[in-house]
Amino acid sequence: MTKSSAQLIDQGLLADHNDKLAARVQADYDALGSMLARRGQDIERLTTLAQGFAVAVPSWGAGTGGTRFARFAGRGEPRNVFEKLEDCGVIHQLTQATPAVSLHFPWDKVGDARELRQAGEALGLGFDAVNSNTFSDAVGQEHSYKFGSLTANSAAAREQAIAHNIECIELGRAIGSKALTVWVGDGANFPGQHNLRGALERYLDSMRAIYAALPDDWNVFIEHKLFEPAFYATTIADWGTSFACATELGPKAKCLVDLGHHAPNTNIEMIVARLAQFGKLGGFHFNDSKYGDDDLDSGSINPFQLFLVFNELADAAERDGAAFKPSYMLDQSHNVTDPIESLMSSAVEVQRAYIQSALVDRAALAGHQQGNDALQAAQTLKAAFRTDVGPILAMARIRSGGAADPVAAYRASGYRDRAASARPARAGASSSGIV
Ligand SMILES: [Mn+2]
Repeated sequence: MTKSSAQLIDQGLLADHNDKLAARVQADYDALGSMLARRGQDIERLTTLAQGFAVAVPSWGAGTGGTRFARFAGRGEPRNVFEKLEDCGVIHQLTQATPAVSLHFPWDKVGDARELRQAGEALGLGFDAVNSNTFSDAVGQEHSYKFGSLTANSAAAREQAIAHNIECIELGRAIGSKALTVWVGDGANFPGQHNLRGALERYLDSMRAIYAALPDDWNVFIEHKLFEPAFYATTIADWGTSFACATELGPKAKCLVDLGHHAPNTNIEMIVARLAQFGKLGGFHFNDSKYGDDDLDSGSINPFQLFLVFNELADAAERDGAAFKPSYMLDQSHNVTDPIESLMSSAVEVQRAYIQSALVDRAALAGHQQGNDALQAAQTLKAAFRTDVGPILAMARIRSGGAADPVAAYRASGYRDRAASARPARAGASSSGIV
C-alpha cells in the first residue's frame, strides 16, 4: 500500500490546466470585481476568505455508497484507509478546500495509528473529528448492538460500546484529532419496545463515561437523527434532545448538525442559530436531501438552505468572534457519481455558500429588520445568494495551488484509470457507510 504523495496528480498537468483557463478566470474575476466594487465590496477580501475556508472530507465518502437495496461498486475504489487518504489527497490538491479527513473506526483502524498520521502528512492532510461506530457489529465483537449500544438493556453491550468510543479517542489522539463524533442508531421500532425515558437515562450514563475520557482540549459532538434505523423512536432524534444531553454532559459536549437528519422542510438555519446562541454548535455534516436522509451532494437540491445556514454562521461569527469555530465536515453517499468528483464539487458548494454569506450587507439587513421592512430584508439576502461567486472560488484555488476547474483537471489526469489498475476490486473490501 502506498503512503507517499506519488499518487497525487502531476503538478505539470495541473499547471497546464490552469494556464489554459487563466485568461478566462481573470476576465470573469475582473468583471465580478467591478460589479462588487459598485456594491461597496472588495473582491480581494472575499478571495482571501475563500482561500482560508476548509471543510473536512469523510474517509467513508471516498468509496461508492449504497442503499439498503444494493451497492453498485465503482472502478478503482479505495480498498483500505491508506487508499482512501490518497483520494482525499487528490480532492484537497485540486480544491485546496479540504485539508483534513474525518476517520471512522473500526473501518479505518490500522495496527499503528501513527502510520495514519504519517500517511496524512505525506499527502498534506490532517485529521478532523473521529467517528465511532456502534450502529453495526464489528467482526468478532462479543455483544451485538442489534438492540442498541449506548442505550442497550444489556450492561455488557453498553460497556463494550463505551470502551469502543474511548478507544476511538485514543486513536484520535495518535493522529492529532481533537473531537469525537458519536452517532447511535439506538431506538425502538415499536411503541412500547423500550422505555423512552429509561433509554435516554442509559444513554446519558454511557456518555458520561465517554466524556470522562476526553482530553482537556477535546470535544465530543452529539449527532442527532430523526429516524432510521429506529423507525418509531430514535433516542437522539432531534436537536432538542441533543442540546439537553450536551448541556447535561458539560462544556466539552456539543451538538453536530447533519443537514439530512431532519424532517423535510425543517428550518435548519434556525436550529443553527439556536445552538450557536447557547454555545453548543459543535459542527456540521454537510449533505443535501429531497425527502429524508438522502445523503445527496451538498448544495445539489437546496443551495438556498445551505446559504441560509451560512448566513446564520456569519451572524454568529460577527457576534462571537474567533471563539466561534464549528467543525465543517461533509457526510454524503455517492451512488451514481465518481466519489472524488462529488466530494470536490460538494466542498466547492459549501465554500460557495460561505462566500455568498460573506457578501450579505449585514448593516443594511439589520436596518431593514429594525424598520420592519420584510421585503427589503429578504431582498438583501437574495442579492448575496444570486451573486455568482464562481470566479472568486476559481481565483482562490489558483492562488492556493489548486485547479481552476477541479473536475476538469481530475478527468484530464486519468487518476481514476490509474486507480482502477492499481486497485483491483476485492469482494467486500470497501467499507463505506453513511452516518
Ligand atoms: Mn452524519
